[in-house]
Amino acid sequence: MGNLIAEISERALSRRRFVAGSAVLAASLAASSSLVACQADGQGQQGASTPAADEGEWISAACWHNCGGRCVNRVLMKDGVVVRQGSDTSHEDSFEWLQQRGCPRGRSQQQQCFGADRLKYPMKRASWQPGGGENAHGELRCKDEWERITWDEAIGYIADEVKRIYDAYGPRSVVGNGGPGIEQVLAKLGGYIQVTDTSSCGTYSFNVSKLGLPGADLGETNDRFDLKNAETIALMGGNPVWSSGGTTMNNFDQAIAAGVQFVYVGPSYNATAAYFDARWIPIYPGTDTAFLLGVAYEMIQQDVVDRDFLNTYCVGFDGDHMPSDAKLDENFQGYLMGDYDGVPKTAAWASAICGATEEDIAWFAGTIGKDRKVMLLHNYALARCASADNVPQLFMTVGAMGGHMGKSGHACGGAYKTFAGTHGPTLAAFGETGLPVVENPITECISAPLLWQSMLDGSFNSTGMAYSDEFNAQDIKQADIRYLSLEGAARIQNTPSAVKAVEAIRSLEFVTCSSHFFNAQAKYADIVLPITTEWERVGGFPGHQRSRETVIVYTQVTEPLFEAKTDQEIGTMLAERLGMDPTDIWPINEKQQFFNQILGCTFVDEAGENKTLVTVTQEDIDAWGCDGEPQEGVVGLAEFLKNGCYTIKRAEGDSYVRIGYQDFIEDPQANPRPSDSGKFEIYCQYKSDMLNSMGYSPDGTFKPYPNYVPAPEGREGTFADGVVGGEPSAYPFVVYNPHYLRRAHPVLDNAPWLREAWPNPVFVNASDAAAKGVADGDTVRVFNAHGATLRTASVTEIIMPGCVGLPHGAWLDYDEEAGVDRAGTDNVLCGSVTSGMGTSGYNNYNCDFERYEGEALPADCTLPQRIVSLD
Ligand SMILES: Nc1nc2c(c(=O)[nH]1)N[C@H]1C(S)=C(S)[C@@H](COP(=O)(O)OP(=O)(O)OC[C@H]3O[C@@H](n4cnc5c(=O)[nH]c(N)nc54)[C@H](O)[C@@H]3O)O[C@H]1N2
Ligand SMILES: Nc1nc2c(c(=O)[nH]1)N[C@H]1C(S)=C(S)[C@@H](COP(=O)(O)OP(=O)(O)OC[C@H]3O[C@@H](n4cnc5c(=O)[nH]c(N)nc54)[C@H](O)[C@@H]3O)O[C@H]1N2
Ligand code: SF4
Ligand SMILES: [Mo]
Repeated sequence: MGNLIAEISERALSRRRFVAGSAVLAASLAASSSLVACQADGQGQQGASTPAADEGEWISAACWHNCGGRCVNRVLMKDGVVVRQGSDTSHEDSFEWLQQRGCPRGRSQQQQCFGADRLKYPMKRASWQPGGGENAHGELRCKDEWERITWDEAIGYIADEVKRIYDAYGPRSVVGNGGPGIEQVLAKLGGYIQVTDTSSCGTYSFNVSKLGLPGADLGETNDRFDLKNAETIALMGGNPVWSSGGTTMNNFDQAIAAGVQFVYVGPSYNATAAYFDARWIPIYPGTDTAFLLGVAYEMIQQDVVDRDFLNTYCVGFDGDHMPSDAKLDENFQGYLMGDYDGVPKTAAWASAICGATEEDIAWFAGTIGKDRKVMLLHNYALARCASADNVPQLFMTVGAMGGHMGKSGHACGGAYKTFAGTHGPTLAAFGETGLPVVENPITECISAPLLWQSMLDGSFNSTGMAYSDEFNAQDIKQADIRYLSLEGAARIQNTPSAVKAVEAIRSLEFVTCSSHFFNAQAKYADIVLPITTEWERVGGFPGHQRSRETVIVYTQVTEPLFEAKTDQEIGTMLAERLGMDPTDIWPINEKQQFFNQILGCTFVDEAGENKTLVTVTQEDIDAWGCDGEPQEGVVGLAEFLKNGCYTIKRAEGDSYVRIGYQDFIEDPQANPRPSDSGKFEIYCQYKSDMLNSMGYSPDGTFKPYPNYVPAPEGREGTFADGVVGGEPSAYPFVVYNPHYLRRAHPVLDNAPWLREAWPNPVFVNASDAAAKGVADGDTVRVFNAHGATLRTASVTEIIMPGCVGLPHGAWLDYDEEAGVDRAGTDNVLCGSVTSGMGTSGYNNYNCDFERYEGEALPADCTLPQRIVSLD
């Protein structure tokens, strides 16, 4: 195996070519001064003798990460070794027929599968012994030695501990995350307490159908062919150039060529704003509600409100159009005018909070008014903020005030990673695996930002699962957590309050972690299990669609490396050891699951009919050794698998174009929205009743219409007395977490090429840096009441003063003595703080920063790769 890795290293892509070939990288380099790659000695692999593209066989390979791209990834195999990587070549690229290309992370995937940092065999933490109590030596987590153990021993330890803990304390002493192997067995065994996380869509993971919106406000913007018909496209938050990967930005190319005006609203003039050549309206993170309230007030002043639209399709804008279930004699227009609190929500009022100038607010209001063709798009960074619970309703309200729904050239809604810039019914999809759904009988869940604190407190508030549409009032439960399973979620990196995580995890009796590498959470576990990457599995489909027009598929690249196993193999062994029948969970093998998904692939033809996609012959079925019937589709099995995708060819004016909300706008009676009134609810009784009852914000905080709610920290927290305009507080900056190019959350953070290409600085504004005597490249300590972390400063003009951008997902490297993390872990600065629906409000915590007087941080890429060594 060692030889295999050495051979791959020798033949690897040259770093120079890798850097030069990346358009995404070029965009990011242009966007910030300090993004220039560092010069690592020895870690970036130089290979003068890369084989030519036709020397060997190209096969499709997985890129399955949670970065939304889920792009086509292909590898050139020569003598059983991956010698090059590429992407979609199934057809020539054009706007009509987009290639589903990958990003530089995907093209570095060989450094994940064949990385020197792969976990090779099961391991046990030396001081941990079964039996609970003192035996666990929990205080030594992340300080201990590791021992290699056999799979038989590993499964034996887990089975015995699971049995002991379930017998003694019951399933409510276990926390899991819905993982694909061990946690399926735990669900069958009685279940476990879950973690609910508003993660990606933030406050849009509330039951927004009650407002009249689609789930998470995704799906009702227009098809990409309509973007050019807008006069103005305004994007609030988000950065698809960095976070959508692949070629999603090409969706906007017709609009850019047509001269559509772009506007970007957010705290940084990021790579997406630059790609659009957008007019930038800087606002502080977490202040979008204030900004949009000022815009709404200004729209009334400028008389650009589409009253007909509001009167026909909405309830609650004014007192004459209230929903029948309204309990409060107040409405949105009255709130804007200050009728209930004496404060008109003028541009001046909004400007003081959000930081946009009054002129920008007035300009924006006029620009998005009723007589213009406008697409209002939002990403979700603005909703991943504490107290951003009114954003979904207010964004919808402002869109409705301009009448921007249901017509060509107009839109209002989410434009999220894979779907950035295009929506409509799915046109190509993969089938079901045929596996039964294993329900977790325990429905109680802990809100992610309070997870570690709840473990320490022994109690939690269970208010329902984000994204489920089922929420409930405050419901305090006792918790006596003994066992934490880490499978398929990276809790230590991704969940707020990383410093408390260390304390909470050390209080437990048992922690298991399935992982590819020795990442931060593996370091805190007792038993670590090496899992296969998707390159070592039978093949499959990325869990989410990339866009409505393509279905992406991948095949096996190599046999499992070292002793790695799939989650299902691990789950099967555990179930057997516990005396359960694993076929209750996995009645069909992994190859048959994949084959079933292929057989079930469909596409929509121009007549709107759902058709079989893949032709499968009896010979195919025999060769696979799977069950199935021959079927006739439009692409042969071998071709489909080799290409790694099937993409619908589009054409101007084709029947696939879809305009969001068109059915509702044309006939609101026949096609009501899912809210109680069937209309867009600018007054929604359910919203305020539910949010006020959940116990995370004081009762009465939320009105049935969108009202401004200060965050626990946020913009107000930058002032000493919590009132905007006063003396600065101890933490006078708002810190937000851009999703970063080096990695997908924490995944790929150990890949040498990626560490070399993206240094992971902290972004600070030039005037703020100057005031603190910080120069570009200086090591800074970024800190707040929740923790401290070290990074190199990237001093830039493209982030607004008063804001700090700390990239998301670094692997915690906590120096307990010094009380500082050395990796730039974002969740060190996120505390056990929440509000509203129990939101993970990553983007509006407070912090301060200073020049670090200790030893300067070396560039990450010059540090040794993080590898566990048992030698
Ligand atoms: N501070 C802060 N925190 C954040 C964010 C932020 O902006 N700021 N963003 C949040 C967002 S939007 C999200 S979506 C979450 C994501 O948080 P998570 O849901 O934790 O997602 P991933 O990081 O993708 O974690 C997946 C983990 O599973 C592992 N894994 C991958 N494939 C397999 C497999 O086949 N089997 C097993 N057993 N494991 C596998 C990966 O190595 C990784 O450790 O993070 C959130 N956390
Ligand atoms: N490379 C890479 N790509 C990823 C991921 C990854 O980890 N790495 N993660 C994926 C996942 S799961 C997700 S959820 C997406 C996230 O995708 P996005 O939502 O696009 O990601 P962010 O990086 O959080 O968005 C950051 C931008 O939003 C702006 N912003 C931040 N806070 C606010 C705010 O309060 N208001 C406004 N108006 N703007 C704000 C800032 O200008 C910042 O540049 O990315 C996905 N893609
Ligand atoms: S965007 Fe994500 S899925 Fe696509 S190639 Fe990059 S890492 Fe892979
Ligand atoms: Mo996400």
